[in-house]
Amino acid sequence: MTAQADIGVVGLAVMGRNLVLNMDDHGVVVSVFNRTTSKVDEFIAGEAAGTAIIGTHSLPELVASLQTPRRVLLMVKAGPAVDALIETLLDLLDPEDIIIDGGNSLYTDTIRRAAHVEAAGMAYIGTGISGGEEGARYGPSIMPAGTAAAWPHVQSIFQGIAAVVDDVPCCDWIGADGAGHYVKTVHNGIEYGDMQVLAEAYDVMHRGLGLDHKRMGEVFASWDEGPLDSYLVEITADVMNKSDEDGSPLLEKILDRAGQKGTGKWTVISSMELGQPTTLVAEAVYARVLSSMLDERVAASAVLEGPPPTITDPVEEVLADLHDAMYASKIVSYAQGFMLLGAAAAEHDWDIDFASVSSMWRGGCIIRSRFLGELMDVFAADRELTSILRSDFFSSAVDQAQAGWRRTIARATAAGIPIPAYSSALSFFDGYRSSRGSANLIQAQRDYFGAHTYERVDRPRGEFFHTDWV
Ligand code: 2AM
Repeated sequence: MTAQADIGVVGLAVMGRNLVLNMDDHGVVVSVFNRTTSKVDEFIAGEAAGTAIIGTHSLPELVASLQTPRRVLLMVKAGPAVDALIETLLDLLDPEDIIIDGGNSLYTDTIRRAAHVEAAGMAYIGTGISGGEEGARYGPSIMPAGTAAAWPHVQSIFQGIAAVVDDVPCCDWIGADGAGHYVKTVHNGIEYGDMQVLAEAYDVMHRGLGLDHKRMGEVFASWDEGPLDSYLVEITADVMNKSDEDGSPLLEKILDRAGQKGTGKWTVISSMELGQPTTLVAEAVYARVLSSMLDERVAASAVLEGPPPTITDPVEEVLADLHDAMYASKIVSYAQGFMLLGAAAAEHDWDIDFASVSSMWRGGCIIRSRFLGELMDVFAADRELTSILRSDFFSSAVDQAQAGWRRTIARATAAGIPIPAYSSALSFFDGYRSSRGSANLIQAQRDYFGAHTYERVDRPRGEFFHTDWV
């Protein structure tokens, strides 16, 4: 086999196949391998027919097909498969060669693997790839990190296949070791939040206002014209308009049990570990968990009563307020997500550029939106900004949306419609903007039962007091 390929891809499930076809479209010579080698032959004879893609039937053959420095992209199931492939590749590759993991790996695994591969003299890149099958095929958002010296060797391939917004590819170097997979994880957490915010709007419109699906589709489509303009709002409008075979809305035939694969949960676990109040994403994960307890909910619904879920205020007013509740909640969610990224960057010594991350999320990925362009501008104008809630743009946006946000929560709460994302976001906002809250009572209680001591408002910080409370 002559060493002619620019990159080797291991794993021909749909994401792997689509990335390979995307690279081929952009003039990259790709060789491929899959554990079940019949899939290599099927791919070469099928989707890849007529392309320059090279099929191989073993890892040594794949490695022999690559130009140096060799680039091997793993697109296999996250977990032990990645470790096993790395071990095999370390025996086959030379120093300076590059192993890239493009799967949805846990960032702590990526930190460990990067150190392991670098210790063997080779380069390691862990990259988030977002956009689903369609994104992989025609332009994903790509979030690579790891051995910095390897970036120039993959930059043109990755940026060449990524989505492009305003002539800027949705791919740039994120930082060291696990930073790329971490950023992808937080992206997915934020995606959980964006989806929950939309699900709550649907519930308020459907059960609260009794709107039909055509009307709801029109409302979502109109929101897609304003500050909420995004892929998820757009597809939600499409979902409203989709009929089942009998002509009734398909949405109402779907069981309300949400699945999850773990990146939302990882975001929340990390937020707990880093002491960050990523409350909206947490509520979105918990809402999916509660939804999955369908049998228990059915049993509970037979015994637990609430108010009728009817909102009687004028429809146009309720809808305008609902829009504002969504927008304000979304701002809070992104504020929380970037606070989390900042804390993780500080913890792991990652030099993450928030403007660049926002830019990469503008296209290709599921959370792509107009909003992310505004976020990019805000971070570009102030590189030290820790919370977007303190930026002029978003503080005034929240200010304008605030009254409608509060009214939406009041109406939904009175009608017994759960709105955990809107209400947790508002509670965070009200806590965040309070220079004095209620934790003085928590400290008094802790000192009372456990002599945990407290600081005083009339004494310097760092001086601790204990009271004999009884
Ligand atoms: P397969 O087709 O042989 O199952 C998604 O599951 C992709 O990961 C598939 O290409 C699958 O290969 C691959 N994969 C899963 N576990 C693997 C392993 N232990 N070694 C190599 N490839 C693996």
